[in-house]
Amino acid sequence: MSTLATQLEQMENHRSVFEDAVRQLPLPTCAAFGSAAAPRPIRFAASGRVLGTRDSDTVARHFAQTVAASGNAVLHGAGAATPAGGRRVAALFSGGPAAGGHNVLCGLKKMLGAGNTLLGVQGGPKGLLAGKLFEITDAHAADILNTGGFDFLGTDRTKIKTPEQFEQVRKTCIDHALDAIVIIGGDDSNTNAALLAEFLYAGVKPDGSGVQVIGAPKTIDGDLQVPGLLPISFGFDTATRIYAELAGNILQDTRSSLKYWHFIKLMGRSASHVTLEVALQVKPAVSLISEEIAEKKLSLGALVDQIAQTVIARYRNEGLKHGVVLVPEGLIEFIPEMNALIAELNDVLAHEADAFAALAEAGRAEFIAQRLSAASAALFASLPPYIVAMLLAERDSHGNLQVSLIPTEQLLIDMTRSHLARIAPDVPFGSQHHFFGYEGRCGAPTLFDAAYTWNLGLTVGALILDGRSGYMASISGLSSGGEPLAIPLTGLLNVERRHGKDEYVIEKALVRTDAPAMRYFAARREAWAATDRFASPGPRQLWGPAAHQMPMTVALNDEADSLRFRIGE
Ligand code: FBP
Repeated sequence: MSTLATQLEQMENHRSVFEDAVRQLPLPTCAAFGSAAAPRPIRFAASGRVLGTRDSDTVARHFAQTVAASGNAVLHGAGAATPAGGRRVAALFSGGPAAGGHNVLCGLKKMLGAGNTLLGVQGGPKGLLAGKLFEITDAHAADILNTGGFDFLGTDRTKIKTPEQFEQVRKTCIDHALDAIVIIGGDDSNTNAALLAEFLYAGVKPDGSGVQVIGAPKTIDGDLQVPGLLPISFGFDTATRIYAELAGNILQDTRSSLKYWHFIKLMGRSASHVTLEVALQVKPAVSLISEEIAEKKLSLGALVDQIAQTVIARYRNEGLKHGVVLVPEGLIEFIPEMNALIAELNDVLAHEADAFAALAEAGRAEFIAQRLSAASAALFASLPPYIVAMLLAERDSHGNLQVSLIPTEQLLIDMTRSHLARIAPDVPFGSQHHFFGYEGRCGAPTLFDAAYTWNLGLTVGALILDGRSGYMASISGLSSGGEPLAIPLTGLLNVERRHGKDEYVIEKALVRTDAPAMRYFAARREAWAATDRFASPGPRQLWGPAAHQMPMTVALNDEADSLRFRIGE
């Protein structure tokens, strides 16, 4: 075989030149853990900050053991600890993939060391119920370090909630002699971690001992944040840098070919953190922020008029026939009249599920329309069939509308086109639409996400060795070395009415319109709309000038002195 053929064959199976190189990338490590090569366990102690929500009393009654143990106090590192041995720890991914998950496992494995056993749960919470576990070796860790995706373990969106499911978890703990479970997930998954921590607190194993449960904050959506304690969830930086590179390329194309308005929907579920971050990175003509639209109570028509006015002004003032509009995935649910319609739809679908399911496809919209209020029925009737179909589609396993399936970008294009035809028929409006979602979730982690998750894994491991349960690991102080923290999950819980029942939830952190990142964006956006001022951030870098950049929203909201993250410096 020729040298070239051999080289190409060697690259199969996750061995591209890039993948091999990133496996060797040294990872910045928080000073609390000592060296990256041999990180040491640490003890944790109360930091002086105690968390609470409006439902703390109810939470304290239902989570009596974990609240009594933690007092809802945030913990910080308090010096080196003696390494503990003999623990068996199982880790799983839950929910959508996010870059850096593999590094959480690598950090955890490193911290547990040879004296303890790390098991991987296959296929997320479902695998925990079924007891599908295998041992993670040092060779596995070397292989997955700095790689994207959740493919090493797999994931799913099962929510552990019924008494039978809790008993199945107990059985898995006994069958595999587990001492701890690590749940790497978003807000719903960390809520599940809190429930499991309480259920497994004591009396699980034959000797009467319990099983510890620790969470790690994952989601590209960036909606798992705790002010001053958890700056961002992992995966957000990688996803937004990938989207910003693509959006930057499209902006270059708009100014090259001079003929299209590109409407780009960006993943991120409800919150607009992803859209705000990409907007700050590329500075397009229009970026819609759902939370602001809800606050201003804009109707769909008013929103379309705003977009159309920008199209008109750029054409009349600058002769521009092009531009980019960023649309957050969850926009629809934040437009008050659409939100009211969706709430009514959910109600009908929940209460008349059987009658609805028995109908032929063609009769479904009519069945729903007859059961809506006059205002919602009128709005429903004005929507194109492709939007109606998605609004009636099946909810996900958490009962949420699957917003990623709704072609909001197409809806806005169609409505803008007909509005322009009425108010400014001379203004040209060529359009293209895109949805950037899945392409951002599994890319190789940025240096920020790689370092952040490696240190999160070390923190999770240190918490387990310190005997803690019911906490979510965090790294704060990203501009000043990085500090491992433990956030008591019960201190984040609220009670929310979902599907007619009270449920414990960690509330999603939405974009705050008074936050520094949003204020900065609001001050600049008119200039970006008036004429092209965009930037093209280019590919994400693991080496080079932009490698040490943290998300712009995080830097602004943390009032950092620069964009550089300084974990381990
Ligand atoms: P998580 O909150 O579980 O991390 O999921 C994030 C996400 O990527 C959302 O942005 C998106 O709406 C959703 O997952 C898509 O889900 P699915 O993978 O089930 O299509």
